[in-house]
Amino acid sequence: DELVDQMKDDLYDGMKEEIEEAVRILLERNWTPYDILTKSLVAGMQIVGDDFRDGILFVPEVLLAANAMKGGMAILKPLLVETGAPKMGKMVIGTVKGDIHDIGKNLVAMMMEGAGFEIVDLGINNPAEDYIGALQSEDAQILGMSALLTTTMPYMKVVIDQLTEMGKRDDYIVLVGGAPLNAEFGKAIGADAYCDDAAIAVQTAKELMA
Ligand code: B1M
Repeated sequence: DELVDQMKDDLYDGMKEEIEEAVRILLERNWTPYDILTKSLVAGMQIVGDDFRDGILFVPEVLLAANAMKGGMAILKPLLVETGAPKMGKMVIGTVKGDIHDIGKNLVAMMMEGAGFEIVDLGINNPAEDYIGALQSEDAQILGMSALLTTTMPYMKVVIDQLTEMGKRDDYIVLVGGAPLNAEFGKAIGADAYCDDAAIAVQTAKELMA
């Protein structure tokens, strides 16, 4: 699709308004919000990530791309979260301490909300006490943690260990995700599940809540 190719270029170039316009056009063409997200925005960000890794793009450009992506996501959010579904449970979600990547976490939050979960979004850079405090004060059943850096993903274990020390680990379903993680890591740190993407997070949460 020509427009989708154009969107990948525009995302790469950080063209927020163009991305927003293209999202609206795809919606008019009856694309589902989920397809727009995955096939244009997430796919485009993948290209940005590759060139960032290879030293072709730098932080300022990647920030612009992220900003453009967020513009597109903001249009899709109301469509993804509107739901007549009965409440499925409550999830506290946030990116771990030292880590400011939030696009994937936001996507998981949106899709979970769309599936009928209540979401308490703690944002980025969360120490263990923020997660644990929110789980308790919000009376949530699910903890979701996101990390995009190999240097920050071990912090997930710090949070889980703290819950264990408090004797509260089994009170919650702990889901983890983020590009550098895998199922083996999730298991090793004592999470209930590693979630490869937002759709799998929804599916896993439903299964574990049942
Ligand atoms: Co960063 N960055 N970045 N970055 N950045 C990565 C992660 C990197 C892989 C790029 C690369 O080198 N190829 C690399 C990490 C390398 C490593 O650790 N081995 C990296 C680096 C090095 C850095 C800095 C250190 C760069 C620097 O300053 N020198 C710095 C760190 C800052 C910090 O956090 N302390 C940094 C900064 C940034 C920006 C600020 C410029 C920007 C973030 C903007 C923002 O988020 N608001 C940024 C971006 C955009 C990226 C890439 C390009 C894209 C990430 C993204 O949004 N992807 C990324 C490259 C990549 O990942 N390939 C990269 C789209 C998103 C939808 O996917 O987040 O994977 P993702 O989420 C997925 C799944 O992982 C899953 O569901 C989502 C999809 O459905 N998921 C979960 C995610 N969280 C979940 C939680 C769950 C469940 C599933 O809970 C239940």
